[in-house]
Amino acid sequence: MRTRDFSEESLVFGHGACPGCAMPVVTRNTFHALGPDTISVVTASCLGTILLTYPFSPIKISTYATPFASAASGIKAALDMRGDFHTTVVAIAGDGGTFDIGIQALSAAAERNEDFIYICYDNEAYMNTGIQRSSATPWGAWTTTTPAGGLKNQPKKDIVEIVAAHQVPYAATASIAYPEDFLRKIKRAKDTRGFKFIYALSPCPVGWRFSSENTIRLSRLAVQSKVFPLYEVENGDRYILNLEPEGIPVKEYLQLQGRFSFLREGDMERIQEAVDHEWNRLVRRVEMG
Ligand SMILES: Cc1ncc(C[n+]2csc(CCOP(=O)(O)OP(=O)(O)O)c2C)c(N)n1
Ligand SMILES: [Mg+2]
Repeated sequence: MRTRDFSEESLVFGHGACPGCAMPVVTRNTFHALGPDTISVVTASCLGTILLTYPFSPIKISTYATPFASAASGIKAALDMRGDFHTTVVAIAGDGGTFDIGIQALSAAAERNEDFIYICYDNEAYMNTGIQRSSATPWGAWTTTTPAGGLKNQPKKDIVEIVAAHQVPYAATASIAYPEDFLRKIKRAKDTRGFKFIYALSPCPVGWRFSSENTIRLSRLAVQSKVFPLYEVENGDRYILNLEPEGIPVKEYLQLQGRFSFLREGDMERIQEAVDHEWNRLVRRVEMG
């Protein structure tokens, strides 16, 4: 069996993430692609909890724990003033920190075209504080604040569209089930000047109620069922589709997750229609580009 050489990784074993959590894979791939000349900025989240547990840490690069409203802009400005134009600055935040609490700082940095990379790992709820719904939680999902009988009744925000509308040089979706595509996108973001946004789906066995060996399977199903298409947006208007999904019924993705076990009759079809609708919108944008 081939084992990965951890001497080249910046996120190593010993972190406290739950078994099957996708977030450390998102983070390790990101650090791997960026290399050691990197400073990261992490918001309060599950990621903050597993990376920044003083006096122990599973990471080898400088990382700042920040309140939600902060972004990486200040660190980048400080590096510029010191004449350091080579160090990459990356902000990593969850969906709550991105879609809700930090959206003002995100929008402001995107509008100023600040030269750093923003990674959002989306586990579709406030997981660290106990699985509360966020504006990234999908329609029909159970969370502790959208319990059975009062399931989430709003669609998910389209965060890539929101960021792309700022006409930033580069925005892309990424999946840990497609690591080559993932690493390529991070490297491309590193080599692009200005604001870069990478949006990665991050299945959470605890919050989504699935068995921990299914993380990669669910990540792949999300892409292949068109729930989470892999695409890039250049300068806010040139859309590139990276993979043609097989079009697997969305039911196959949903039924592996206990959080969707309270759906009523007809709900699966309704979700399928919404996924098809969003997919067609994306295809139109790709064709226009
Ligand atoms: C200003 C502020 N509000 C609320 C909190 C409490 N808090 C800590 S982690 C967290 C959840 C963040 O959710 P998300 O960004 O989705 O990350 P996840 O925990 O799901 O990884 C919250 C609300 C905080 N630390 N600071
Ligand atoms: Mg979250």
